[in-house]
Amino acid sequence: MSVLIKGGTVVNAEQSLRADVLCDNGLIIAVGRDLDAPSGATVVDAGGQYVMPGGIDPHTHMQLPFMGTIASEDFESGTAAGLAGGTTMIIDFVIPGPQQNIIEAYHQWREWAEKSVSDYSFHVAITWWDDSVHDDMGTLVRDYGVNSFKHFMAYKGAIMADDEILVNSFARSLELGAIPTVHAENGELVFRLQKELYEKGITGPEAHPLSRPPECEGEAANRAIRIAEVLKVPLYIVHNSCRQSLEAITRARNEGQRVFGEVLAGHLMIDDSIYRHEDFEVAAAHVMSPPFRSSEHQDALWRGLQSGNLQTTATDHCCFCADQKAAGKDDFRLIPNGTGGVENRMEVLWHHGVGTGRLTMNEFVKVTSTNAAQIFNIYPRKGSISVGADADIVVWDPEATKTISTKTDHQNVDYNIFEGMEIKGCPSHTLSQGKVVYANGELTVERGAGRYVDRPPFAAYYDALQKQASLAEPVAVKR
Ligand code: DUC
Ligand code: ZN
Ligand code: ZN
Repeated sequence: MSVLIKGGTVVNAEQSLRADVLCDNGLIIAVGRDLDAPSGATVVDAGGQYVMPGGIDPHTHMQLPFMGTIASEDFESGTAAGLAGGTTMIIDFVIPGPQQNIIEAYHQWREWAEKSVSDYSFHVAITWWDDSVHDDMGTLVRDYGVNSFKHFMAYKGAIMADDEILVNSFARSLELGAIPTVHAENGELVFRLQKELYEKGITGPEAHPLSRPPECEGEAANRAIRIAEVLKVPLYIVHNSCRQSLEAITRARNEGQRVFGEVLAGHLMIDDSIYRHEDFEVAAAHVMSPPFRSSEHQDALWRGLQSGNLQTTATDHCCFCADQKAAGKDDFRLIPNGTGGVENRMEVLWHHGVGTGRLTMNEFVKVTSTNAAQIFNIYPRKGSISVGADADIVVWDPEATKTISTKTDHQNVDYNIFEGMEIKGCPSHTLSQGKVVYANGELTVERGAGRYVDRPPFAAYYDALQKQASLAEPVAVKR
């Protein structure tokens, strides 16, 4: 089954060029001028449009069991919504419960994800520690295509990783050629502030951002960075929401440390006044962690993206409907944390990034696709329009307009955090594995067509890091 995308401008991270793109058997087989359509091929007219690598959302939580409920968006509906917005791959998270065997949890998530309609992969969270976790991390890297491990520095009493877990898991990640990642918030401080606010009678969603101030995030980001520095392991910090964590990343990068930062479309666009909305449902719909911040932080995050100190954009897509959020009606601490966005990330980034001149089109491709593919070691299979790459492609119409609304989106949640946002520039077509799965508003997806994507370890680079570490081996003084 061939598809020829004709007459468009191919936009990759490194260059743009007028070219047709021919796909066959799930792969890109030719990129060039005036390609002929093989007999029986589907032809997509991309005249006046941009042909870009499909988006990679490196941070989603489909059907996550969390805070006493289960995220409403499952792997089928969530990956379909992603395709409608030009995102052709997600990296979701296996999150074992405390003491749960991490391989068993991995298999559980693989089973849940079998119905995905686009390709996907998994980071695995390390939520506890003993020798079996040490060994099982090795099995996940060697046999199951995992090259990144996640650590929640918040959620005390549930999945929080303390310094002992961070140190053990970061060191093990280096041995294995895997990259540790962190949700950076000081969980002890959050726990204390939540309690204080609740006891003062501030029980509504307005307490949520007050209990998780930017300083808590900055402290945790800096702590994770310094632990990674001592252990000489690269680090990826998810959903940076504030100036403080960005500054910690920028400082470390300026010192030559290999630290990567992700930012969410929501954190770039939405400010914390929403938590003071008079309607509980609206305020609660925005409860996620870290919370949305004041505009000072949004400006800083845009600058972080423009300067390259933040490399990836994501959504932390983790949906809960109003009836689920109602669990925290009398106690903000019980509102399930999470918001959506997998369908809207690309268009929000295009409109507010490329449309405002903050990002070039090539930078847009970098921050929505290529950088994630490179950081998580699946480039150029993903994140590139080039011969041999997977034919995961978005055809982008820069003139198309829309108003984002939960009434028209494909996400399985009753609230869209970008509700009412007017957008110029959206996908006209999305291809997944060389098939047109979204065309001019219509999704044609197949349950289970998505594949699990193995991500190999970073062998050679990490070998060099380890050698460097042993060169600096201290010598005991003989007395
Ligand atoms: N933050 C959220 O808002 N939801 C899921 C997990 C997380 O860290
Ligand atoms: Zn998180
Ligand atoms: Zn998350």
